[in-house]
Amino acid sequence: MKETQNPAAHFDAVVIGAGFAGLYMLHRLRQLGFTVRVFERGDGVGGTWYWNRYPGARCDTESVTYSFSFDDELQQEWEWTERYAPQAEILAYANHVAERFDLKRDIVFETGVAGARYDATDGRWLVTDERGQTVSARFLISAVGCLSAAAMPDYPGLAEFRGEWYHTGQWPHEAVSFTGKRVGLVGTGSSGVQSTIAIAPQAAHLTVFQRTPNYSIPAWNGPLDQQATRALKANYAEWRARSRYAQIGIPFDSNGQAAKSVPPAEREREFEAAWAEGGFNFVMAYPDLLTDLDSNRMAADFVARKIREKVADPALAAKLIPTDHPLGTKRLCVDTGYYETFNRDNVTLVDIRAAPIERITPTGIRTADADYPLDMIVFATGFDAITGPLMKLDIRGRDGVSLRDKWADGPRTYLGLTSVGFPNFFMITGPGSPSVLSNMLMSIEQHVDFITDCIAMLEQRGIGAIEPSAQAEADWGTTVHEVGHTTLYPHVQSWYTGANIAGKPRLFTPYAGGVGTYRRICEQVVARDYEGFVLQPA
Ligand code: NA7
Repeated sequence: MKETQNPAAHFDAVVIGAGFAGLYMLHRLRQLGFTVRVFERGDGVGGTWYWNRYPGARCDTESVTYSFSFDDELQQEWEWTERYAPQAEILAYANHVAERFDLKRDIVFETGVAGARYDATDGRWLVTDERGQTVSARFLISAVGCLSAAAMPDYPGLAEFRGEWYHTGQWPHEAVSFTGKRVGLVGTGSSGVQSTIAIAPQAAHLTVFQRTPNYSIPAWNGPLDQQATRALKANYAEWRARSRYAQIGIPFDSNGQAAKSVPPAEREREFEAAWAEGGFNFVMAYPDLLTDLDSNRMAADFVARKIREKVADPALAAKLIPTDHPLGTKRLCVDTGYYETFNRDNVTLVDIRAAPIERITPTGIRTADADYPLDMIVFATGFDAITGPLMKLDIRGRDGVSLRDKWADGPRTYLGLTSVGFPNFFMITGPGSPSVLSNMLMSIEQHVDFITDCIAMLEQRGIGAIEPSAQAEADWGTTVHEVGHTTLYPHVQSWYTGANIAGKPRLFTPYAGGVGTYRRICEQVVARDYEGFVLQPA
């Protein structure tokens, strides 16, 4: 990072990223009377929804849930059209929020942050952008998101490929035509599932290269029932209050019993009801589905039966049924018509676990046993998740210690919000918080409110800097580990555990104790006068 010695400008706070987290953070900091600069590498707001423009991109959380609750007029006036909002509508919503609260004037677009250095002499962060310009700020806040560092496979030969290729997480702004083309799609996570459904009807032929089948639960997406939405909006305050303390930030009435302990017929009825409801909540049908292998197996068997019912060819159905991980321990997909797409004549499934991809050739993809001629390759190969976006930045705290070095063996945070040695640095939905296991907008609001209240407290008391104590950070690390290990998540190779990125430490880093429990812990920390934090006089 090339840093200029004299900052071009001074701010009270710098925020990295203008997705939902950065937008709300800016709004709250303004309310404190702060001067703020937000750096955004895209040319518009929206973060995830700015970059992920691939065909069929859609949120896997319901639209009335995946929206801000901090302003009643905002939540009353905005009209979602579908149960699960498409990317374009969420991006329009992000722009609406930015304009409604006049946020864009403090955001510099097309300007990524290269790094930041804490200058202990005057207690300020020197933040350098990718063009080499430096500004200073008392507070540095990361709003970089959990799924913003796209991961590309390192197959040889891509540079020689003569067709078009795209990564779903870096999709171009221009329209991409699939008409008449032989399209190859690598990856069968959420992005691959959604892309498959959207591309198949348009392409001449779609070949899906699957390494690991994933579980997908029906979304039953469609136009929002306006009457139900009006009823919800009339009662939004109460419903949002329930969401804030719900396990994943979405109210859901769980059966309350262990799945394996109920009679089979009753369990079947419960699974059918959860399937008919659709979405992630399927895995919440019984509280032990993510903690008990036997109960999980019962839910997984139910889904496997559903897949067999949907896919005409039994051999193909067998290939699409996951066998290597418990249901929901890799992020569940939520689809409308995924398995049925494989009944189309113009769709082929290639099992690259059986015959791995060897290379990209100038004309397509070569696996261990065949050549697939292609006009286009879509990589739906995911992200260096959770820590990836932060580790791309060169952040140096006290004594020049870099976050990358400190976290070389895995992230170390207090509450997923702060880290020892990085005074006045906050992370929104950082590792060690519920983050990706939760309704992101709810978690973003909670973190931003916590940070704002904390900063207001510092200002009010004339305190110079805040950072966690080494003991609090170590204890929180233990808590995250122990709570994580009461679930099935840590034992699975997934982006939750870092297993999708070569060389990344294998750790399950989100806090799995639930959004409500986490919120109560944060409330208690504040009630006990910021327990676990060290406050340094100005
Ligand atoms: P995911 O869920 O990480 O899915 C990536 C997919 O790509 C998954 O099927 C991977 O298979 C596959 N993959 C990754 N690398 C390779 C290589 N090198 N070769 C073949 N296949 C590969 O990312 P998504 O973008 O779909 O979803 C991310 C989140 O965004 C999602 O969970 C929602 O929260 C929204 P693997 O399973 O690793 O064998």
